[in-house]
Amino acid sequence: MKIIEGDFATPKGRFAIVAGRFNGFVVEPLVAGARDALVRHGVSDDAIDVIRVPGAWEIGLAAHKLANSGKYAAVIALGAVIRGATPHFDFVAGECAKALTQAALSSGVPVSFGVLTTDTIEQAIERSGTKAGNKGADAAIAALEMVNLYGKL
Ligand code: INI
Repeated sequence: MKIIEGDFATPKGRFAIVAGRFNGFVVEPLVAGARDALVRHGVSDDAIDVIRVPGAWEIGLAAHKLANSGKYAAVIALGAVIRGATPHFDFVAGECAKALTQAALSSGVPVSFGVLTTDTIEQAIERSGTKAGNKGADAAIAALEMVNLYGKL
């Protein structure tokens, strides 16, 4: 039996972090967590581009363009969609997720999903560097692993 999996070696190439400004108080710690995770795995801070967009809707659109640009080894999508009183949440979160899948599939470039989708502000805060960890850092680590895995497939 042969197991093929990615490791966390420092890959060549640039990383794009695409981040929504909406709910910025939650998203900024995700960006910091993602940058910190990449740098502590040997990625130069100069090899990281942070692309800011209005909200989660635009995260998917920008990620599609970035992934297909040929400039990046991976794209890390970071945002926070927090449920409100209307169905808006479902449209924004759903279409963001669909666009990120399409970005990854159309480009062959790994796209990681660090977009929080929560029922409450508290749940979002918990996932942005407090008691449930930092999902930005997790998304960055997943991107690293996938870049190294794709190199073997
Ligand atoms: N964008 C988010 O990133 N999070 C949200 O919770 C959110 N809500 O709830 O509305 C949100 N909306 C903005 C949306 O992503 C677009 O920026 C906007 O509709 C303009 O296209």
